[in-house]
Amino acid sequence: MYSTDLRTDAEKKSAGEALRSVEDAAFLAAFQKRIDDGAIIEPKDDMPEKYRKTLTRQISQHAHSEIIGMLPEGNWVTRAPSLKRKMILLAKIQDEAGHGLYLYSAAETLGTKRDDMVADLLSGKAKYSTIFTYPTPSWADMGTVGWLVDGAAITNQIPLCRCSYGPYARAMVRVCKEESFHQRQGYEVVTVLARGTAEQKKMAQESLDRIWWPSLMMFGPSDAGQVSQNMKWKIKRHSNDELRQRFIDATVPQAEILGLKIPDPDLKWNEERGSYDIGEINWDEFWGVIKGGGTCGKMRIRDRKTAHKDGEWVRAAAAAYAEKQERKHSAIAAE
Ligand code: BYC
Repeated sequence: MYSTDLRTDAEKKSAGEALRSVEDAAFLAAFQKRIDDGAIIEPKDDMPEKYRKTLTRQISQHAHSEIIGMLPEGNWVTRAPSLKRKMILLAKIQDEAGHGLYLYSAAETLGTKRDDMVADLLSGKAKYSTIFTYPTPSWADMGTVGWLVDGAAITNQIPLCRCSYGPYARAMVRVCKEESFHQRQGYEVVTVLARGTAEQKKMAQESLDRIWWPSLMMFGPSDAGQVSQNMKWKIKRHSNDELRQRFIDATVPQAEILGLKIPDPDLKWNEERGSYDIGEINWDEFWGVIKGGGTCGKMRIRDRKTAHKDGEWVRAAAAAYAEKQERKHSAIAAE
């Protein structure tokens, strides 16, 4: 029997059709060997359903984080202290919309439609980073978010440029370059405040006090010593704890340069490990935020729903234009 069905698994999945019925040991071992040999998996390649699901979950959560992450910053656009700061903030928010776009596109190559992913976000079914459920009541937060939140994001995402799934890895290259600019602009905002008046320095310290611990939680739950399936499949290259430690070691000296104090009485340099020891992370708070939406979770989803509804005419216009172009090209091709 010859098959004329040249669609990828992703396309079949998107059309609601069943995929491979047997994922036997030989198939799984052959897939693992490809990964171990350093192969990059592309959308048309065979892959275990769990690999596809894990990536779809991670990439879409990542995309949602970018889009929801625009909201706390959007609140400051009209209140930024100068035209220059307003322009920089707008550019950063626009970058984040772009990141969301690449990431939804990368996730779509795995066979889930963007509309379905967005519906899961708006219904509260899908997760997004816990960090964006925290309020940002001060201008200093726009600096601290860039410095710490984008700083944590880059630490987490640079290894993702070598993720085994090609479309995600390639999207990450540009995302990391832009996040790196975001981190530096955030540090610059905090530097100006920390070197400004006593009141400005107080604002910077107060913001660091609130955002430090939630930024450490961005790396996810403690998983020291575990080699997860994600790591075996080279979706993740390092454990959450390893990346969190990398971030802490890079960030503590940056706070010292600014004369700001990390809000952790147990923070100390560990000579033996060549690394900082920290106090206990409040994991009850972390799981509480994941389960309950945190202080601003409900507001973020409400605001996102409003933005989605307000954007309906743009999506309809873009779809109508695409359809018109398609008809035009088909007519030319038929001549
Ligand atoms: N928030 O087994 P684990 C950004 C979930 S923002 C919410 O360790 P995994 C930006 C986790 O998803 C950064 N949920 O999971 C910066 C899992 O859920 P399920 C967004 C979290 O996937 C500035 C469960 O808890 N970056 O870029 O191996 C402005 C168990 O965790 C969190 C990414 O998403 C959390 N903090 O590791 C704008 C990077 N932590 O399976 C935007 C890509 C854990 O129960 N993602 N969970 O549904 C990753 O690298 C990984 O997914 C994580 C977690 C390190 C976050």
